[in-house]
Amino acid sequence: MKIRLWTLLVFVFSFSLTANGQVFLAGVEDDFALPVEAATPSQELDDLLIASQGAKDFDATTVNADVAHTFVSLPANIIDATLEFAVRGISDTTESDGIFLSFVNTETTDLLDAIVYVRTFGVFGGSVNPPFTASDPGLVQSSAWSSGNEATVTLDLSALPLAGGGTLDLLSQLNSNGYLDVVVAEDSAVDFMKLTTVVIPVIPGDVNGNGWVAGEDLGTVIAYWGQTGLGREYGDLNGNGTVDGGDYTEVLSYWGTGTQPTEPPGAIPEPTTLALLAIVGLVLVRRRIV
Ligand SMILES: [Ca+2]
Ligand SMILES: [Ca+2]
Ligand SMILES: [Ca+2]
Ligand SMILES: [Ca+2]
Repeated sequence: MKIRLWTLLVFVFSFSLTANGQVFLAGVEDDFALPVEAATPSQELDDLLIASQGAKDFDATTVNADVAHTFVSLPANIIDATLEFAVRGISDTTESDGIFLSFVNTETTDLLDAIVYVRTFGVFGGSVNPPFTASDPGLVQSSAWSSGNEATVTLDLSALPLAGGGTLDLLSQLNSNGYLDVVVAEDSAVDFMKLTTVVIPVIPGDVNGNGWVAGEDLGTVIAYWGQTGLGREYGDLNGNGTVDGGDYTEVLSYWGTGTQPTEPPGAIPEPTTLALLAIVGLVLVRRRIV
């Protein structure tokens, strides 16, 4: 048994990472045709919007009401994401219309505190109209956004263009929150919103799904050794209902495959730790087969 395991450990596997995508669509892409489609902000976001000025659905042409949607249940380990939406001005007093992104949670009492990104569609002088307060050359056009103006906008959430120049990478916040609030204010109609995520593909041996088979994966298998009814994230890689030798072998077989995450670097165990974990694992395996 011992010989077989160590043979597997030194066996080198080649593995190609294929990016996995997931698309979240809110509303229907029907060129603003009625009837409307429901926009579904989180309860927390909805409460704050209602407190300010209210919300409307996709394709709705109500003025002074935001189109707000919360994309929920986002996958773990997002490595790229884009947000696409189609917007049309429906009033001539839309200079301060634009988009903002936020992570409103149960602790949020002031919406402005939870906003992480804000841009107006057209050029904006910066007159106070929260959350659009600073001057902006315009996300879509370099003239004022007004009735009949229309655009389909695609935003790279790893490099959101800032009004003052430069970009903002939202991926780490997307990963830590697992959801995203998108709000378009307030005299414009929105046809649909589409969030496309690219995640680290699931690879064999990767218990914690971080795209890299290492000590933390083996540590989890050992920690939950012999337990039943637990999922992949607890070490049951082969899905046979028990965290057992097959899972242990899979981790060792694919040891070191995938791409080492850039953060947190401290999570990768030292070789000494690896050796200890392997020894503990061998003892467990021996105990089980005896
Ligand atoms: Ca419609
Ligand atoms: Ca629509
Ligand atoms: Ca891992
Ligand atoms: Ca198993």
